[in-house]
Amino acid sequence: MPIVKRYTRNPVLTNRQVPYPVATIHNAGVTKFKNKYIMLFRSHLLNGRSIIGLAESKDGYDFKVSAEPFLTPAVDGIFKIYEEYGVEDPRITFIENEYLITYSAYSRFGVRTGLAKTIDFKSVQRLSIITEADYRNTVIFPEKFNGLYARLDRPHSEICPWSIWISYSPDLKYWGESKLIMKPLEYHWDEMKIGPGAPPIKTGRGWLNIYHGVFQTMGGSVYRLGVALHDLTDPSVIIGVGDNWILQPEEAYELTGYVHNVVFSCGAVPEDDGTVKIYWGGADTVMCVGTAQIDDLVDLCIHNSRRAL
Ligand code: BMA
Repeated sequence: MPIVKRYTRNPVLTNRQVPYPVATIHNAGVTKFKNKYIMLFRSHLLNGRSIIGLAESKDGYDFKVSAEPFLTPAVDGIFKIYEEYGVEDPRITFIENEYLITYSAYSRFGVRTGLAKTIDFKSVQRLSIITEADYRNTVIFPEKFNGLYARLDRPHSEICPWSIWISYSPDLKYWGESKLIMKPLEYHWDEMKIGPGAPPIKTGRGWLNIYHGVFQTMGGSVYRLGVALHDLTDPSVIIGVGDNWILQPEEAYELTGYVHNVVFSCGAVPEDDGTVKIYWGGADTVMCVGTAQIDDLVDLCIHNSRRAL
């Protein structure tokens, strides 16, 4: 029995269900809002640059895409400069009665993390660009620690394999106390680079971090998902990192597409029955979902772990 059970009717969304012209629908942040599942997904436009669309669902499986995109590159101000090449890979965190949305902002100056917020998923307000270049995969914890917001992200480095860092902020604008907390493991499925995936999920035994890891082969890179567990009161402390991946490209819609051999998650929704719905982009082309028992994922981090650094 696989640890993540794929929904039998995957993919749950393809570009054919998007009512405006796009090549793909993938890498979506998902959350619950007013008894509905809200999905903010990335789409490649036909010029290869990305925008963010919105879909909603009553059950987390059957989604309907809104007529208009949710977030497209800004047309004025500082955001215009840094979003020129597109907005990608949104993550959603509910904290203090608002939904924070982090996304990758691409421009001729590199990739930075944009931060926006919404309270109703109708209007959206950009707050700040919270990293320099080159950072991707920023996720914000749904709780504060000692009065500070906390985030995980993945800066690019030429010296160190691309790793997961933590930073803190009193106001979502100024971030600091940055620290590398988890590295790829050499000669392992995530040896090339890792990055945060879904915003961390609180469990009785720690914060569950569903991350992605990349392995380079003669046939190109393979993107898989893994899990790590962070201490509940000090999330810079990693209790354990699962030694095995929890999901790898296996189905046709994950093996071939816009980018072959990719499962990439930006969102997971914990349910009251102890399961979690994990959402992932298949081959950077379609959206997929599967379920896992949260306890199984936590057990993997604790009982079958590898070192974090
Ligand atoms: C990463 C990002 C992701 C993408 C993945 C596979 O570098 O661009 O958005 O899903 O590559 O192409």
